[in-house]
Amino acid sequence: MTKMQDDVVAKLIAGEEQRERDGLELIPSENYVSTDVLEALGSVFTNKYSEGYPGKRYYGGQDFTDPLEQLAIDRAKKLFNADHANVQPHSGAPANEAVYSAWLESGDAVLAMDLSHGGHLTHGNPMTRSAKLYNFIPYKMKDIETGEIDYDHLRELALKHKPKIVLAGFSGYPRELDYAKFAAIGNEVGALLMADMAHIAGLIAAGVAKNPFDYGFHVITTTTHKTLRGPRGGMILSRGTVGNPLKAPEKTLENIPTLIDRSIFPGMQGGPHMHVIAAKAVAFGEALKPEFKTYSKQIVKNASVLADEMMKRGFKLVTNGTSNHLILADVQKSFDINGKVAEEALDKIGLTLNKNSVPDDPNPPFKPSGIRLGTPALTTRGLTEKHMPQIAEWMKQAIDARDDEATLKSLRAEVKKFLKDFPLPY
Ligand code: DSN
Repeated sequence: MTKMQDDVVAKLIAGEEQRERDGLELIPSENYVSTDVLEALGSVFTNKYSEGYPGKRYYGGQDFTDPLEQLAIDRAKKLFNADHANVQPHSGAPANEAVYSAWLESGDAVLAMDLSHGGHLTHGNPMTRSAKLYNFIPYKMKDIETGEIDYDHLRELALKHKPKIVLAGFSGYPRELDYAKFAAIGNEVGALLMADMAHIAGLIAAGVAKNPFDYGFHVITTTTHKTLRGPRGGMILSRGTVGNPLKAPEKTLENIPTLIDRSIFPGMQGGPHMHVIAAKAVAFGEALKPEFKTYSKQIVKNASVLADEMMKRGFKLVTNGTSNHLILADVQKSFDINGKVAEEALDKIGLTLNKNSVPDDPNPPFKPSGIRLGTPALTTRGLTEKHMPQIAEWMKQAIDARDDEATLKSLRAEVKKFLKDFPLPY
């Protein structure tokens, strides 16, 4: 229990901590951070303004912010084999916006994955600011049974629309992308190759998933709080030369790092959140350790076994399985219920996941056909593949008993008891 003076907020924090302790977190974009990350987040760095970059700030008193940000940058570059890292984006959405703004002119075309096929809102959803400025052209899977992207169609779209950016990345796609194919298509039309690795950053850092830079990508954006297990935040990594010219540099691939720095500050953001950058530095340090590789391998193993166990119990999965940390189930096809009903039933027994659209979903976003889940958080808690049949079993039981409050209550008690053996890091 926290010792805060503000009882109201203190109770809410304690309530959230208890909720996290008593339930199983299956949302694939969430995780449990270490106590060191939490401590850095709650540090005095929250007090400091430091507009600019290390060594080039607009305020005094940067004795500790400069080495801190440089440490985060150096660790990030090492983790992902990048020439440059900008660790200031407040989250993944501004990181993506900053790249668009660095490279595109109004009306320019971008090829990006369709939202219902796994893309993210910031990859061209019409409601977003960037979609109003730029011309996003969606590509899709060729076959939702295997998850293979329709690369022939992607190439046709590229030749027709001459995109300035080819974007490979997702927030709801359970397979690995063929970065070499993306790169060949992007290079053919002279596009910037951008990957949004928000979901799989930890897997890439650990060498468990492929690194787009190894296939010639120029820019990678990410969040830092999913598989990477850091604080809520964003980051942009790039290849190219880092310069600090007085005038804005020419838009060349070589100048990408400098264009991105300028796009984040002063282009889009003011003062960086130095307490978050402190926590990013801690998380990157943790991800550089050998234990993080073991952890990441276990995430993927757990997801693969959980997917198999779900299928044995009648869950129809988009792409019939997973190759990463994420599983997408079509509960409409499997059990004739929508994702909202499934999410609520599972919530009642302490399994937290999210409703999600399936490819070309006939149902609306608030009552979509699917659910999305993943294994980063439960793996942090110490669950292994031998526990996955039990999770799949609880999922099926909760869905079957969705109108039976007594059974749901008893399953809730089972989940809570089981989790006592898997403490949180805090
Ligand atoms: N909201 C994140 C996710 O859950 O995938 C992406 O922004």
